[in-house]
Amino acid sequence: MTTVSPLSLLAQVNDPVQLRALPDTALPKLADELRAFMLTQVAATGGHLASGLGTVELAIALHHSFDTPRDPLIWDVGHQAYPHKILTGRRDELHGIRKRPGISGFLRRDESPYDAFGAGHSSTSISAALGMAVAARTLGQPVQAVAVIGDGALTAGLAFEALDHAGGMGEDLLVILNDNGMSISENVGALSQRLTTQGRTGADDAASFFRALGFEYSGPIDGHDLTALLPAIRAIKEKRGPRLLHVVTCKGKGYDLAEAEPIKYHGVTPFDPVQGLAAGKPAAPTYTQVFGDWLCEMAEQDPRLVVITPAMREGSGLVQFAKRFPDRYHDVGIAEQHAVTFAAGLAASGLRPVVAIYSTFLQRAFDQLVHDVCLQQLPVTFAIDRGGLVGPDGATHNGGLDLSFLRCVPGMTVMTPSSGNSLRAMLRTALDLGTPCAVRYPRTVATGAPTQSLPLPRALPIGRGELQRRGSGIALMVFGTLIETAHEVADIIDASVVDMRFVKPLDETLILEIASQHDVLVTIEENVVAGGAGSAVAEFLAARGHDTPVLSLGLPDRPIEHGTRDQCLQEAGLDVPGIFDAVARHCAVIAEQRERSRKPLRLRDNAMFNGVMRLLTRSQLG
Ligand SMILES: Cc1ncc(C[n+]2csc(CCOP(=O)(O)OP(=O)(O)O)c2C)c(N)n1
Repeated sequence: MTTVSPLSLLAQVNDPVQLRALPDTALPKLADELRAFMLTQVAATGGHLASGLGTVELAIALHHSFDTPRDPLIWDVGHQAYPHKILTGRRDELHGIRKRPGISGFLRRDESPYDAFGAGHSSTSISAALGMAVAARTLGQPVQAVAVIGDGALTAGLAFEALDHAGGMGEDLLVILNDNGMSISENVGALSQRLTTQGRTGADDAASFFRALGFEYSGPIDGHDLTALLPAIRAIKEKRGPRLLHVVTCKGKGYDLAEAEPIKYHGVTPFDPVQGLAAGKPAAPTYTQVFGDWLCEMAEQDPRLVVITPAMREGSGLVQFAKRFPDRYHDVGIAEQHAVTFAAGLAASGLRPVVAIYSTFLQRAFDQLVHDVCLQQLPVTFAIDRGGLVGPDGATHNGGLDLSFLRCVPGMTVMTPSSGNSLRAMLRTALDLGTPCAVRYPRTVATGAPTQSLPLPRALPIGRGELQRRGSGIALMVFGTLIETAHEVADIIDASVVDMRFVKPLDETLILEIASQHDVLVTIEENVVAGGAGSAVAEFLAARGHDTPVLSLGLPDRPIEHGTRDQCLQEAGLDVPGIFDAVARHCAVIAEQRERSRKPLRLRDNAMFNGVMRLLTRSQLG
């Protein structure tokens, strides 16, 4: 943990009240200390870096000028709010950020009264601030709501909807536009082009755009010059109505390497700040990389293939594709809804779009998926990354709902690969299918043989799973990459293991066969149990009048907080001991019920399971 010198200014600022006691003349020194502290700390621990280096002066100026937390200060997304966290009493907790049991990498109302609104997903700040402004007026509370939104976050429809609403109402709301020209990668869109080119010189399509939305526009001003920033904020504070202050900042400010390569330093693993981030070791490929490689190979063969990303080029593994096929690569900004309907339009006119999207962000585009893609049966492939638990980004970024919300949509095909090779085969299947299709995979290393040297796989038969291990009594029916964990459990208890592959359509023949051959069925998925793939199996068996009990293992009905991915899986009971324990308890219950009903029990034939059960005491099984 990095400590601050007791003589430093930063050491004297344990909350914004102490900050406000400092004279303006002290603030540049405080900014320097804060920036150095943040750099050292994030370099040691990992986390979001470049964006926060750019908001140091802004965080100081806003907390200095407003009566936070009484005046709600709402940062968009929250990845850039580390300086805000440091100034609001969490300086000594920064070393544990994004780890257990440390503070969140984003904003949380339960973490600090200064986090006026929880965030992690982008472009919510103006809507939330408007809600708070209207609430304050309704309740007769004289407070000033302030939203801080980046130029990247401003590309979302949600942000425009909020501006339009606020401007129309004439509500007393201050929006600070933190314009650094960057999203995670280069920002896109017409407004962004005008902000960063004309905005800096003061000329002004952008200004008239905001004025047309009913906002009084001020700026642009240099967001690192406190002698300009403080008076500008104080002046706009005194005004009323919808106001927007355009602040120009530099992503990575003050750390040369991050200024030069803001994309690389957007989010970092621990590194030596003197040396900079080391070139990544060639680790085993992740599912994301397998997807990116497949895409390039496939694009060479199929000229209809185009790719859409809502501002996630790096995270979705699209860097190579964007370089090699620039005309077939579309970054639409942080605009998930538009991404999906845009893909539907491309598909309706003969192309084969692949929407590369994180599970958690696809939540935003559910109606577009239903109304624009599935009802029209358009051939859009959804390559859904970060399916399941993501680890350090925490609850806002876990992709635990998609299997539930996809399997209920008529006309959708849903696949869950269990290895790098099966991901490739499923993507091929999706592309060949000609109807809406989703392939979802987690944020982890791809298992199985190396994929790159293999020829492009052929399409899989639709709705067919695969029995991978034959055991007795118990069958583990796995949807996705937890198959390896399932095999480990199966080796202990001699269970059968089935790679289900398809959440929709289910392999009904295989399920009936497995159900008739086993006493206990256990479904395993990295998705909420509620309405997930296991529910689909149970619903199907119940509809067929089967009484084979199904134990559905998956994510619980509560958020899983940040930590390592392994810690998160353990918390959800989806590691080897967790699954073993759940199966053992369930079998004990089933066995007791069967004893009572005197039905023959094939579990008895499972010598290995019986051996393990004997080793466990009654108390261990509860
Ligand atoms: C709905 C949603 N989509 C995508 C993301 C991933 N994401 C996090 S930060 C970011 C870029 C934000 O850019 P900007 O608002 O300009 O902030 P900067 O990092 O440049 O300061 C993106 C795309 C997200 N958090 N939420």
